[in-house]
Amino acid sequence: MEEFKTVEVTTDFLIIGPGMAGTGAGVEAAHWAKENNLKVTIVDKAAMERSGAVGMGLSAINQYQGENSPVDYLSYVRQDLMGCCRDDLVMDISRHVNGSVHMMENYGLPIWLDADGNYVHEGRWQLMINGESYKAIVAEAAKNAVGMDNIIERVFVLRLLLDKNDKKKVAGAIGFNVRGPEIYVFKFKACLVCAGGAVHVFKPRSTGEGLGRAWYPPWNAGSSSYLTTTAGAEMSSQEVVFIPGRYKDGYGPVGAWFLLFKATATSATGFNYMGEGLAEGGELHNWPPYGEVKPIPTCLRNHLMMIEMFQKGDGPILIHTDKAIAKLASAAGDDKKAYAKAMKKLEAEAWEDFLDMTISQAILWASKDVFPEEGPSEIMPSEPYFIGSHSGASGAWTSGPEDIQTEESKKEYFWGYNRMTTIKGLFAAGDAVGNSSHKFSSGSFTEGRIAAKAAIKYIVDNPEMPEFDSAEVDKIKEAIVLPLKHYEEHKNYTTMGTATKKYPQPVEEVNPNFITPKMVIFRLNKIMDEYVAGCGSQYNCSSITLNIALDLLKLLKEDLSKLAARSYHELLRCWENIHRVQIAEAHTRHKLFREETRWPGYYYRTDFRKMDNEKWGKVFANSVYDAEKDEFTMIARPLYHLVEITKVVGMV
Ligand code: SFD
Ligand code: AMP
Repeated sequence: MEEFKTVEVTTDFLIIGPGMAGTGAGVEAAHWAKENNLKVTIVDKAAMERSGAVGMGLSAINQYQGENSPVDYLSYVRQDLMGCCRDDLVMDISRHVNGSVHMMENYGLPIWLDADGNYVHEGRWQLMINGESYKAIVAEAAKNAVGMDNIIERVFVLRLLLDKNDKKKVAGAIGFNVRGPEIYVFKFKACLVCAGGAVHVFKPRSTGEGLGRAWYPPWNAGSSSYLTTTAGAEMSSQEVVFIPGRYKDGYGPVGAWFLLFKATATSATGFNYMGEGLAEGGELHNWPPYGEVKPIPTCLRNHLMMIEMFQKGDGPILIHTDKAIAKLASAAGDDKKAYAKAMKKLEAEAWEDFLDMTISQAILWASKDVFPEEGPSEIMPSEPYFIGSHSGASGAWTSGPEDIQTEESKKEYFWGYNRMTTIKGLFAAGDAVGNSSHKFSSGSFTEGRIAAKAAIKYIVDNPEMPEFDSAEVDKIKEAIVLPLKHYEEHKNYTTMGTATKKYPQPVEEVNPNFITPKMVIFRLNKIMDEYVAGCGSQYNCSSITLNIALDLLKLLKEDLSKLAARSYHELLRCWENIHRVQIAEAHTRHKLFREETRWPGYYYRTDFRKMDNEKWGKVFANSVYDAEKDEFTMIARPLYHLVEITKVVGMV
């Protein structure tokens, strides 16, 4: 094993994960840091030009307010999350997001314009973009602002370090180079965790030949949650996963199809489950008040789909792309040439939607000879993801802005610096923040800006550099390299695994002394799928299954100390899985805590099949983790509605 060298980096503000939130943070922090003579550093586990969820590009900006008010947006988000969101966080992003979108356009992001030069909307809140290079464009802006000397790529941050004199204050972070023997020790006054959501905690529908394909990026491994949780920050809504309904196998998003192309979806025998669900006496009326008003919340759209598939056995669900395209093209009238031209344009837009953001869906269509203008496609509820920025809500419990609070909420939702967690100097944004859902790419960028500005203010107010305990650093350094050591020590005590002439591709190791990262992820996925409401259990769980999962996770956690890595790349895989296991346990405990079914279509508590508005409609499920004792404490925090909503503002 090669000797690891330590690289020490001292800075004022560290941005961990320059995805959408982190690039927004970089641009904003650089501005305020310059005014205050401070240093900003960015660290990414990958290369920021294509890192994170937007690496493949996107075809829409899903949050743009236009002329709508923050209360309008709040009405939509609160409805979509079945009443459960932090009004202050949602409205805070809403009031700033237009500016962020205009900044992106100025950086060179092509937003679709109509003949009059106005933005082309997909729906009320969404804009269509030519977004293949979206991430490269915002990354370039952040690089220019922060300066290349202050950007560190391909370093995986695995743990935060606390102030040795104040365990409620962050002081540093530790990570390693994913391509060579280097450990990075960061020392700073404040940091922003924006390392994305968590994918592959649950068993994906894509297994075998399709393994690795997911809707959200497989390289989002739960680091945001791990870093904040293990630092002792209070977490919130870790039970609220997002199950996107997606084109089967390629995970192509449906938004453009439902909103822009106005497609409908039916069961296999043609039942329009969304239309009928809303009709008088339909299923949605069992979920008042959220099921009774349009737009149908995302989880309830799933719920209706699941009834058709799993209760009635009337799958697959079909999205009628052909009918939608034909209807739009028919606007061209009887002129055959105009109709053909309209069809060509729509066909191109249909393919571009996927080529801009989910290329594998386009490849799958091509390889299966699917012509969207000729016939329907299957859609499916996918596996659960942890994503605080879309229609899920998991993440850190953070301070909100001071000016949007009521007297009552201010005591619970504000503690000095916007988007600071309950640990001093530790800020969060994007997928890392709980209960501020539906911010998507543009809102995440905006939240990064909000958090970065507040963090610089915190640094100006707290200029002393904190100190961490060097003995703790040494302990973590030893733990980092342990998987490489395990492999070296035990690699010969095995039947398969090392590359040989006969087996040039190393086969998965079977070894009594260690466990490979692939084995960990398979075991984790199986536990979560079967006991914590994955697709394999048709999204059902109960206190019995959740407790079984906790027992199995305990055993898995013991085995994590036996992880082995054959290369630096596998060392990354080991640590990603350690992060995944942490969010898996937090999620299971949160699900157990909330004794109701609030988001049918995301998961069902079969022992509490209904919403309990009296008890759970008024609180957030929060938790604090004690890393020394390896113990979670569950907390119910009050859910205040800061604004009375009289009318839910729709989608189109
Ligand atoms: O249609 C570490 N999203 C969509 N948003 C939109 O606005 N429009 C769309 O059309 C969207 N759709 C969509 C979307 C995502 C995906 C994958 C598809 C389709 C196929 C959602 C947005 O992408 C999402 O909301 C934001 O990107 C969230 O931003 P953020 O910053 O919270 O996460 P990130 O961008 O993934 O960045 C994470 C960064 O952290 C790094 N990282 N660095 C160091 N150490 C570690 N341990 C780290 N772990 C992670 C990553 O490398 C990355 O830089 S549609 O489906 O809705
Ligand atoms: P998606 O492509 O599914 O990620 O969706 C993109 C945006 O469109 C999100 O704001 C979704 O909530 C919204 N959306 C997708 N499908 C529908 C639908 N059938 N009805 C209302 N909104 C939708």
